[in-house]
Amino acid sequence: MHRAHTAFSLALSPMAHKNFATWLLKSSSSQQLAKVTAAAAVRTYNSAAAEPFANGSTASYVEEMYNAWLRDPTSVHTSWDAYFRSNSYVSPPNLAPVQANTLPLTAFNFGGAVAGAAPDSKTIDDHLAVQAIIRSYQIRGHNIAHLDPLEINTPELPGNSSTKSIYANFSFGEQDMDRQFKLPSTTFIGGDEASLPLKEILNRLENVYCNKIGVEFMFINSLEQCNWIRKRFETPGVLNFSPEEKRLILARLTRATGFEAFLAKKYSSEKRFGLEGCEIMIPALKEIIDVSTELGVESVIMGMPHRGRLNTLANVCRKPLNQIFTQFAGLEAADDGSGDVKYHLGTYIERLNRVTNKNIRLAVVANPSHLEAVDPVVQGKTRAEQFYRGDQEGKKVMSILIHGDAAFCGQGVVYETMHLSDLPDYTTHGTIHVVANNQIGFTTDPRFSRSSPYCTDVARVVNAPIFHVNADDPEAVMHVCKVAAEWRATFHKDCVIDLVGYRRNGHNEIDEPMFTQPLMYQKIRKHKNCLDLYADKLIAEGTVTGEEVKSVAAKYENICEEAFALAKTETHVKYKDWLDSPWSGFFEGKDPLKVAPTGVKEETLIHIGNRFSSPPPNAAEFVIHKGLLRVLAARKAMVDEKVADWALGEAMAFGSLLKEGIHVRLSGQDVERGTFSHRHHVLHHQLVDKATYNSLQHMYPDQAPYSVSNSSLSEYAVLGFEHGYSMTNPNALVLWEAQFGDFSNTAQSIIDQFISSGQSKWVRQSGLVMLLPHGMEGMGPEHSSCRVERFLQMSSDDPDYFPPESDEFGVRQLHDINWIVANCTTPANYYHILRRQIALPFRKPLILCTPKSLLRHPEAKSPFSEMSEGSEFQRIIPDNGPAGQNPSSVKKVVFCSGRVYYDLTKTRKEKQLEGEIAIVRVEQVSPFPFDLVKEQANLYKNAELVWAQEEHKNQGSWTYVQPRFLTALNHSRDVSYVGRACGASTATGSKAQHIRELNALLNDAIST
Ligand SMILES: Cc1ncc(C[n+]2csc(CCOP(=O)(O)OP(=O)(O)O)c2C)c(N)n1
Ligand SMILES: [Mg+2]
Repeated sequence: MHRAHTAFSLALSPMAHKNFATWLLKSSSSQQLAKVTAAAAVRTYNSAAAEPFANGSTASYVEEMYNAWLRDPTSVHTSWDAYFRSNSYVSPPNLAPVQANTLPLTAFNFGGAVAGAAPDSKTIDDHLAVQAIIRSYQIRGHNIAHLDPLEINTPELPGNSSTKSIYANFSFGEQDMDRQFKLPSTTFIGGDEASLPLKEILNRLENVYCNKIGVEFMFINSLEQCNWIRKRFETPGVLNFSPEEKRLILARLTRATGFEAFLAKKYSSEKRFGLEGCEIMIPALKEIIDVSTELGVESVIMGMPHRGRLNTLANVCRKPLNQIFTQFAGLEAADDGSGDVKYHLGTYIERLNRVTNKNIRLAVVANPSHLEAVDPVVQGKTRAEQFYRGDQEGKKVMSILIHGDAAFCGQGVVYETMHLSDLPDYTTHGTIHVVANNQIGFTTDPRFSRSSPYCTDVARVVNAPIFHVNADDPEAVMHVCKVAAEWRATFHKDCVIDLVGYRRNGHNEIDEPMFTQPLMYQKIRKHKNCLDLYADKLIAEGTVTGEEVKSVAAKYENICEEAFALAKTETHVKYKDWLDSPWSGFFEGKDPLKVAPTGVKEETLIHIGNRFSSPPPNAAEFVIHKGLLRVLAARKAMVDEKVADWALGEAMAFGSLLKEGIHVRLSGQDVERGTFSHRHHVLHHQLVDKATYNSLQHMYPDQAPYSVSNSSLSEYAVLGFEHGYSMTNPNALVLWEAQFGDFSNTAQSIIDQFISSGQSKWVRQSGLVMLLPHGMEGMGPEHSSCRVERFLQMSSDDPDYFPPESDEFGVRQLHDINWIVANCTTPANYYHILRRQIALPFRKPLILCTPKSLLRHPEAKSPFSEMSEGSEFQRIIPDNGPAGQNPSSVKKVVFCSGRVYYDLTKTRKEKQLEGEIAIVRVEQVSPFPFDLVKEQANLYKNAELVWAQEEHKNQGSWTYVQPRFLTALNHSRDVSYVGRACGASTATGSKAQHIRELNALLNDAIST
């Protein structure tokens, strides 16, 4: 921390100049030094490596590489060879290396030189050196800025390399300090002045880049954006605050600090994950929101972890304090659900922003303990809100994500979420990330929790500027927040605020931090809190008096006391008070057990089918791939025959919902074509780039929007995103499809923490559909199973409880369960179950095993009559063949689910056992159709009952269905298992073994 200053003061003292100059001369010619610096930078801190053309020193290195390559392409590393071959290398004028004669002299207009006369080479060198120093500050100033209030942790830069690299081109002496230098267009430190004395240039740069703010931005590819940032930080006077502004900061800081102190006083033994040491986060968030509201934002969606969450709810969202305090009282809940701990709950508030006098909506999305898991959920929710408001540029709705330092760099989902930030169908047009960087994660120091210098380096991949700021300097923090909000409003891209503070207590208030961080905590114990430091400063400069400071604090304490008294009168907590996504009007006036019909008029099916099988209207100009013309022709033939295959059935569901005004969004890897090349929702012009046609967007003139988008190769973030999207509006069908169901487990925390348990914890519903290609088709262990057993294991219906039978049995079960797990065998049933998602008077996630080979199976087709009016979803499909027609002669009933049905029927046919063996398909596995299973079993009174599955015995549905069968049969009959033995892996990698296993199971099942 002191290094820059030592170096700088040395540089400014007469002796030091000698030293500096000698040091420079000794170390090398500037070229040599540049190489050393570049190499050191590559090893120790990759910012220079990541921006090889962004600074003078590395630029000269690149140029040397280039010259070497010109002489002999094999003399450089292959990566350089490839690069130079690509013709990408141009030496940008503003990034030119600092060497005499590398730019034409005419390119410069030197202050002080006689007009028209060519300047001497020393003048040129000196000006270039000044330019290089300015660039150095812009690039590396943050490395030596005073960011850490405790002054113990700095980005790990061995030796003085950072200081040296800033002064790499410093060859001036005391006599040069008063020399006037013309300022290049890439700096704004001069304000209205075109040139400044060297001393002033250095002073100003030091102040801008090495003080309490460290701006990391020079890796950004856009010159416009770099200049925009330079201007915001370099312009003289940007850090001047009016007395009113200062008083507002003080008042906000007082509340933030007072809130934690109040909780500490009243609930000393309760965990609250206080913000002490980073209280400035509250005024910071308020500043971001104020500026953003001023710039047009009307709705802010926030995601955040435990730290400071209650404070955020209280002081940023202004959630009634009594509701917060009630959470500490250990009261019973007044409504259904299992609830969650207080520092996970969400909230939604609409209120007037007192600073801007504009109405604003604030939502904090409920989240699990799983750090950062909420990030993509917030993004999806934000995107959806932007979509429904027609806010295509994100001017009205924005997201703020708050992170802990350890989690931000440790959790991969942060990276996955960042990579959604600029994708057309996933962008939220800029997220402001705020890191509450207390320089510790639980008990782990940064040096053991990350390999990067900063916890924020992940943001560099998306060219997001990073504003590091010392959390003990409220005015610096407010400036950074203002710039961040303006950045977002201007460029609609992500940015990061790294609030470098500390954690005054242990990880929670009951933890002892001295066990593991003794030295850090000795410092912390002696360190005054930010409020006191700031109050002292404002008192000293005469902005406020000591009495004012005390009275603001006392006033807030009174407010807390009153709310505390009110909270004591409460007898119950209400989970509904903590809902983050209220669906106003959705439940109103609805019969909670009435499902709208899912069949539609046949003419609607024909219309959708015709559209879906037609080329674009401008077919003459739109060149379609020949193979797709065949696909369209085959679809048309099916429509003429009034039958649908899988893709057509799906299109019927989507098209009919779109017609009814239901927005449909399908997202996942390669979903536009479909992993198995069956869907083809987006037709590509074979000759024109980006010319596409999507017939589902053109079904009806007044239809709802249809969106289908190939996602990034992520499951965790994209599934989280779609879950968030589904939370916003119940009148939308949101589907996420896995490439293969097997890959969905990389999103396991979204599945476990949000989808399966979200309603129970946070009284929030979601109708998200997960499409999981599943089936044992000899494709090996990772292309066979979506692990349906895991979803079933998380289903919340009781295996031992047979609900009362009634007409509403099915819907009541759906109402009571946490989600639906199904494996449909016909396009019609697939169509109905998708439509049922919207027809239900509530929302439940749907986990759907979807087929692969069945997509083209000649028998896996449905007549339109199974989708038209009067038809509905079949939880169980009974045997409709000879066995079903003559049940008394049936010896065995094979219950099964999914594609194995087709193998079983084929074998049964081959063995000519169609009259003796009935095959019953359980299409909706969970909630378990107790009533229909009982009915089927009763139909075949004398038959043996078996469950056949292709998955291994410890996988698939068996462990879920077995106890439920027994309940359905009232333990009066047994059901035995037919299928593969238990297995550690989901499937064999050997085709031969696969076939052997399949044949064995078919033979076992189809035998009497
Ligand atoms: C995914 C995940 N892994 C582990 C934990 C356990 N855990 C809770 S807090 C914490 C430390 C978090 O450190 P940081 O992100 O810096 O936040 P801080 O508590 O310092 O504010 C850990 C490891 C968790 N909650 N989530
Ligand atoms: Mg931390």
